[in-house]
Amino acid sequence: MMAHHAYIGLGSNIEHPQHQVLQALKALQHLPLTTHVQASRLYASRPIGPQDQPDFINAVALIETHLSPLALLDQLQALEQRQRRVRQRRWGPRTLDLDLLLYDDNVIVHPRLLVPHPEMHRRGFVLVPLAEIAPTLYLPDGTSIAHLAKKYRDVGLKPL
Ligand code: ROI
Repeated sequence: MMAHHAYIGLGSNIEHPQHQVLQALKALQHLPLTTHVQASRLYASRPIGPQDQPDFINAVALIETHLSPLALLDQLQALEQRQRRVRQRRWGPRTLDLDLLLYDDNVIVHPRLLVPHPEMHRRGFVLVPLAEIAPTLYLPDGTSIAHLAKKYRDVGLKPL
């Protein structure tokens, strides 16, 4: 069986965000049934949504895995818990967010999981790091990631 290609968005803005993201990238390499991990650079990004919170560190990783989408989601949520995820309010600060963005070219509509991630096409902090590691990637609907990312290149996003 061929491994599946899954893209994961990482974000943190409290409790040493850079460390949180690096720690999570390391943890991804140890996921079961997962062979290969490739990560973007880390980016500092201004918060989307409420502005009265610290800047985020964001990154995107590609993993090659034999985990199913829901098994992968379970693993990501377990990692979030392991890094003692704190989330005081919706759209508020968090120690670690791991979003399953894409899984091959699957479209998944499930009570626990929507893939592609429904917000990703208008979030610079996802699109810019994603385009860095996957410049020729397309969304399942045929939209080019590179094309989407271009609009967000200069909006409050800085590689560390
Ligand atoms: N803003 C940025 N810049 N990065 C994030 O990861 C992020 N995550 C969120 C909200 C609160 C929407 N804003 C964000 O969940």
